[in-house]
Amino acid sequence: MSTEQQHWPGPLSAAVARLCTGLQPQVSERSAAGFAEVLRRLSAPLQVAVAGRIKSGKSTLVNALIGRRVAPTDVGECTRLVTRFQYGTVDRVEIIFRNGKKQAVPFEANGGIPADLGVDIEQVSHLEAYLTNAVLRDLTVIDTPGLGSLDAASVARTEELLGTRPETEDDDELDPVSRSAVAGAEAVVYVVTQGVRADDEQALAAFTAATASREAGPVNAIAVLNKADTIEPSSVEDSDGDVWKAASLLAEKQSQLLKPKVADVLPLIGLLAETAESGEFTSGDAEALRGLAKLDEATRETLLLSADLFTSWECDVPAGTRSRLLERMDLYGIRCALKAIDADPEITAGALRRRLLDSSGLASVLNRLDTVFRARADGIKAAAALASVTALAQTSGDQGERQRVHDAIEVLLAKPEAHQLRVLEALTLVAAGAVTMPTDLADEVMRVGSSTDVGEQLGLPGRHRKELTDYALERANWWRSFSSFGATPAQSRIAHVVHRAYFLIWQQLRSG
Ligand SMILES: Nc1nc2c(ncn2[C@@H]2O[C@H](COP(=O)(O)OP(=O)(O)OP(=O)(O)O)[C@@H](O)[C@H]2O)c(=O)[nH]1
Ligand SMILES: [Mg+2]
Repeated sequence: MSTEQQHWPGPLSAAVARLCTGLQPQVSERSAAGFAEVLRRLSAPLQVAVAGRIKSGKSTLVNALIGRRVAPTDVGECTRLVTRFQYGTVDRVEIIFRNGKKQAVPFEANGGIPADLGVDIEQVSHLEAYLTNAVLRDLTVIDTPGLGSLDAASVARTEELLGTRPETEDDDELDPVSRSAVAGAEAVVYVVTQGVRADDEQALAAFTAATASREAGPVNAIAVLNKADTIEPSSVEDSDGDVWKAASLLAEKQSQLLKPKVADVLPLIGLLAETAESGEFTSGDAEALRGLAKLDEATRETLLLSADLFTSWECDVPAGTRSRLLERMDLYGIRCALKAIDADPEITAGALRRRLLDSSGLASVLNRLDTVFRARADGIKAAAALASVTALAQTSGDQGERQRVHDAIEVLLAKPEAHQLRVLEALTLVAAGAVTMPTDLADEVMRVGSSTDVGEQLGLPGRHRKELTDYALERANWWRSFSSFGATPAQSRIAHVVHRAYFLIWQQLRSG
């Protein structure tokens, strides 16, 4: 298939694709195979890995995103495997073995992937799940086993799949080194819980090193503070006893800790999001909650004191029903639902479900996924592909080939339409602290690189074209002189890119 006929996420990806096809005849067979893989990945949806510590709620979030309880949560050997959820025309799951063989797995009666596969898990590379789900049309969601887990084997499997470690045996056409050069998720949702610590930052760094051989940063990573419902408000100053307020304050604090590795830290109750989005909240559940709402005040209070009391205390609602509610909503969700029923005893099951969804915080997460990932998929994918091309060339033994690839990349990056790739790179370097800048300048780099709206890029949203044009020129000049005087060599390289970004904005404003 020719490069032009293929569907690329946008102009930057198309440019990198042209670079790959142009180079293919000029490089070794090995590199050409690697470029073919880069091309294949470029035309696929954005690869988003959900990563984080063990039992932080990764699979629960995946289910909420997909709107189906398909990833096993809690127990079972599948929680130790990487599962890729991608769009397909027929729902199916395949086990991919380390030797490349595949085996179909039937879904369980409830539509989930079986928690245990009945095969030797040591021989398994990962699972591929194909679902006819609209969300997956432009995002491939990768559920990963918990990092920092004591289970070294599953950590190794994750690293392997995400590219930090070459596979040992495989009969694939790609050799291990080239394979790891093109592997890697392109974006990350990092799931943290209340106790994010310094070593979590390390886990994040370790993981992001695996995202297609390039640093993750605010361009391609967000974090969620999951299990917000389990936060004890009294442990958070200024929370006024409110769980959600406490979660928001904590998320803000964590974003200081994790920034600029991630664009944002958003509070989330993944469990409620999963229950509300996956059709698991039934009219039976609503009925059971209405039954609980009718109990006398004292019994209700006692039940809500702890999970143990909730299921064991004597009352009219059967214990089994209560266990199910607890599993699906936990105490916080049950309290939310009871409050909604108190306010409106006639509330429908649908409205209750909606209420749970609203209190889960999922809407903000989806919104950020849209603005951080979907809107920038073209740039993220193109940059990841370019990093892969570079990595492939670097591992090539042929000096001439390395030079040809290098030159081709330089030619590409010099084109105005590819300049955004340089901007993304500069932004990532600054965000990761690889190049330090005075705060106001670093903020300016972020602003110019993070938006697609010219007004926002210039920090002057909604202003007139004349004002924007003048300002773009002024800043272009300022950054040019900064790049020549007063900047360190590393800063100077960034300054060049920012200067050019402003210059291109100015040109565009003047001509448009
Ligand atoms: N209370 C509460 N429990 C949650 C939340 N999210 C997930 N859980 C529970 O936490 C447990 C672990 O969730 P999983 O989604 O399996 O976590 P994971 O990160 O995928 O775990 P591993 O894959 O084993 O590392 C499950 O019992 C979930 O129901 C939440 O927001 N609130
Ligand atoms: Mg899991």
